[in-house]
Order: sequence, then C-alpha cells, then structure tokens
Amino acid sequence: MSNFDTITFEHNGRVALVTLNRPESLNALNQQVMAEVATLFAEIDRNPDIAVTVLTGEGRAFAAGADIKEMQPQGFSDMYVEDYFAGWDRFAACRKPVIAAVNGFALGGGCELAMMCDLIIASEKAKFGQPEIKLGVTPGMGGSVRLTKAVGKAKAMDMVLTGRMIDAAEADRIGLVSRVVPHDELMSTVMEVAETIGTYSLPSIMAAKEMVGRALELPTTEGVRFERRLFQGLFGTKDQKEGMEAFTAKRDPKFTDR
Ligand code: CO8
Repeated sequence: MSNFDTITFEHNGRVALVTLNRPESLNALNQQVMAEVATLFAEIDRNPDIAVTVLTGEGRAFAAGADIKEMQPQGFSDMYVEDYFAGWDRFAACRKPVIAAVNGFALGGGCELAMMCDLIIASEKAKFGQPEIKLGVTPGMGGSVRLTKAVGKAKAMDMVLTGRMIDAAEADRIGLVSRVVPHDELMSTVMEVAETIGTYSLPSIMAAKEMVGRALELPTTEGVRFERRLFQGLFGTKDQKEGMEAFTAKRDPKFTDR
C-alpha cells in the first residue's frame, strides 16, 4: 500500500479503516486528499484481503467540505479544464462497500463524500449540510443528485437552498443516514457492522453493493433483471455451495471465494 500525508490507513482482517487526517482544517477536502483517497481506494478495490472499508475523520469533523481556501482563487477554466474534483468519481467507483462513520461535521463536499459511501452511521454529534449557497456556489460533488435521491425533493431543496445544517436526529428521520449511535460508541458500532459484512462471501458482498447501486439508476424491470443475473451468477461460486450446505448442516459457513 502507498504512503499518504492527508489520510491514514489501517487494515485488520477483512476490514480497512481510512481516516481523513487534516483536523486543523476540519478535514477540508483539497486536491491532495482527493488524489490520495482515489489512489488508496483503487488499491483497496484490487486487494482480495479487504472486503469492506470504514471511512471517518480525525477530530471534530468527518469533513467540513471542499477546501474553500484552495478553491477561492480558481477560475472557470481552471475548474473546467482540470475537471476539478472529478477524482472523487474514482472513490465512488470502488466496488466494495464503504461505511461512512460520521463523527462530526459533514458539510458540503463532506456530506457529498458521506453520500458516496454505502452506509452512513452517524454519531449523535454529527451535523450534515450543503452550505455551498452561502459561498456563492452550489453542491459540486454529486450532492444535488445523491441528496435528492436519498431524502426527496422537499428536504433536498430545503438543505441546498437555505444551507442550513441538520442534526443527526433529523438526518435519521429523513433517511439520510442508516443509523445514529451515541458518540462514544460510533467506532465500535461501525467496526462491528463492518466485521459482520466482512464475514460474508466477497462475491456476494460486491454483487449486493452493485445491484443496490444500479437500482438507483435503472428502471424497475431493468434493475430486477440486473439483480437476477447477478443472483444467478453467484451460483457459480464455491461460497453459494458452502453457504447453503452449512445452513442445511446447521453449522457456520466458511466462505473462501475471492
Ligand atoms: N475549507 C477550508 N478550511 C476550512 C473549511 C473548509 N471547507 N472548513 C473549516 N475550515 C478551517 C477554518 O478556516 C479554520 O481554520 P483556521 O483555524 O486556519 O481559521 C478551521 O478549519 C476551524 O474551523 P472554524 O474555526 O471555522 O471552526 P468553527 O467550529 O467555528 O466552525 C464550521 C465550524 C461551522 C464547520 C465552519 O468551519 C464552516 O462553516 N466551514 C465551512 C463549511 C462549508 O462551507 N463547507 C462547504 C465548502 S464548499 C464545498 O464543499 C463544495 C463541494 C463541491 C466541490 C466540487 C468542485 C467541482
């Protein structure tokens, strides 16, 4: 695995832990963070020992957004020609599940980054928002799309147009997060969820992520057809035989496909 300056990486069993590590700027997402995250997640994608990754932030933020100080001097040509922040698409393309452990502020690009993950588990202290309108811009890392799909037009418009922050309880109520837990139980809960997922068959974990992701993009009949093909394909794995045999024999399965 590569070495990084703005993120840390730990790997234990089938679970990886990635921490955004610029606490002095509330883990503001600059180009270096993006490049390092994209590189690391490409490595995670290729590493057959890793089944699931937890993404969190050091200090009191998950991420307080794109780095405003880095963006401030940029012009349209800089943004357009460089396709500024397109590297986050490489993170979103990771084929293995990523759990966002939201420990504090998840604002702007930070909220958008959490929404690129597959599950969001939030501390009671977490705060979410799309405050870009206050800076004279709008969401730019997929927030208008993923937020609207997650919570619907009424709440997305409220957040994007007013820029107001919502707390973890509201985020839970509107369906933005999967679970909310006491702050000091955040990491233990998230690691337990990750470890549970990590016990399952890797091809079925990846297929599950892929089919739910496609469900958001496809019409119902196409989504159902796509799901069925992946489901049928899993009957080509050793793990399907093992999982069903273990059930019949009333023992725990031992999955080995990679
Ligand atoms: N960028 C750069 N630095 C930041 C950011 C940020 N997004 N957020 C916080 N910081 C820095 C602060 O400047 C401060 O640094 P310093 O100590 O050098 O002054 C340090 O972090 C601590 O922050 P505060 O002193 O402000 O802490 P507070 O507790 O008073 O406030 C807040 C916390 C409310 C989170 C406040 O910091 C804040 O409002 N931050 C900005 C939130 C924001 O507007 N985020 C959206 C950014 S725009 C964006 O994300 C666009 C995404 C799409 C880009 C796509 C491009 C194609």
